[in-house]
Amino acid sequence: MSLEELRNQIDSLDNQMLEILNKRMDVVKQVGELKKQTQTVIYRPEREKQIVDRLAAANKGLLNRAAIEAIYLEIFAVSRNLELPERIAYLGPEGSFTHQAAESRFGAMSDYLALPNIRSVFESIDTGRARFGVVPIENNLEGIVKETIDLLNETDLKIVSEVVISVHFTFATKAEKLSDIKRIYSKDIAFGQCEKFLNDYFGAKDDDFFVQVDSTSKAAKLAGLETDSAAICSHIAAKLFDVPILFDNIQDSAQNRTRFFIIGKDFINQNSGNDKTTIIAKLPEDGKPGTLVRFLQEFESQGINLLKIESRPVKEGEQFNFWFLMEFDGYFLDESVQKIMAKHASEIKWLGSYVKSI
Ligand code: PRE
Repeated sequence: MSLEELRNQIDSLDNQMLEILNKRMDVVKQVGELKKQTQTVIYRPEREKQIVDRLAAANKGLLNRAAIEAIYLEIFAVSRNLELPERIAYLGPEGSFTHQAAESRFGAMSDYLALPNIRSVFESIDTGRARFGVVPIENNLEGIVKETIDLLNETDLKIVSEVVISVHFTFATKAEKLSDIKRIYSKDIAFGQCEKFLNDYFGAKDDDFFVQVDSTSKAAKLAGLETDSAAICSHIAAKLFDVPILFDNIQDSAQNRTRFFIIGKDFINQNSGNDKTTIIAKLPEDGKPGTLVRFLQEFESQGINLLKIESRPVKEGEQFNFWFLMEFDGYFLDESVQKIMAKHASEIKWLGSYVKSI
C-alpha cells in the first residue's frame, strides 16, 4: 500500500477516534453534572486505575500498559477539566521534578500553579486556591522530606495518591570552562544525591561554593542568568531556562527514585482493593517500657503488613518526645485497620488511604 493510502486509513481512524472521544466526553459531562448535584469529588484515582487495569488486561493489540496509561491519563485530565477545572499546585518553578510528577498524573492540559516552597503548596490547598498539591515525600537515596511530613502533621490535609518517578540530574552551566565556575546552585537533597560527582570535580571548593536554593529548577533559572554559575537540576529545567548541559546523569545511583504525594482537602478515596494507608501515631509518653513494641505488635496480630515507620521529634515541650509516621497495606475502613484505629482513636491521625503504586 502507498504512503498516501496508509495516511488515508489513519485519517479515517482518527475521525472515528475523535467521534468516540467526543461521545465519551458527553457521558463524562453527565457524570460531572451528577457529581455537582451530589457534591462529590471529581478526581477519583481508584476509578482511573480500575479503567487502566481493565483495558491493559483486555488489550490484544500493539499498545503496552505504559502506552495505554499515558494516553488515558491525558483523557482523564481532559475529562476532569470538562467536569470542573481544578488547579494543581506543585513545588516549582516550572521544570522541577515535582512538576514532572504532577504532569505524569494530571497530564499536560491541567491548570498548574508553581509555588516557591512546600509550605506554600499546603497553604494553597488549605485556602482553596488549588484543589490538589504535589509535594515530594521521600527519595530512595536521601530518605524522607522532613518538611512534608511535618506539614502533614500540622495541617488537616489528606493524601490523595502517591506517584513515583526516576530522578536523573544534569550539570548545566553557561560558563565556557569548569574553572570559570564560581558557584553551583541546587537543592540540599540534590547536592546529597550527586556527592561522588561533586567530590570528583569540585572536591577542593569551600562550602560557600555550593549555594542551596528552594528547588532544582530555581537553580537552573539562576544559573541561566550568570556566566560563572552552574546548576544541578533536571534535564527539563536546563532546557526550559536555556542553560547548556555539560554532564547528564551525574547522580550517585542509577536507581534514584523519588516518591511524591498528591494532597487535597476533605478527600476520601474509595477502596480500590490494593490500597496503602498512612497515619501519624502519637503514643503516650509515660516512660513505661514497650509502648511502641506493643503498638507494633497489634499490626502483626491483625495481619496488617507494615511498610514504613519514621520518627519525628515533637517540637514543643522540654522532653525529647517523638511521634511516628506509619504506612501499612490496607484501607482505613478494613475491619483489621478499624480495630487499631478505634482502640487508639486519640493517638492516631489518619492521613489517607490511597491506591498503592509501590
Ligand atoms: C472519569 C474522570 C475523572 C475521574 O478521576 C475518574 C474517571 C473518567 O474520565 O473516566 C469519570 C468520572 O468522573 C468518574 O468516573 O467518577
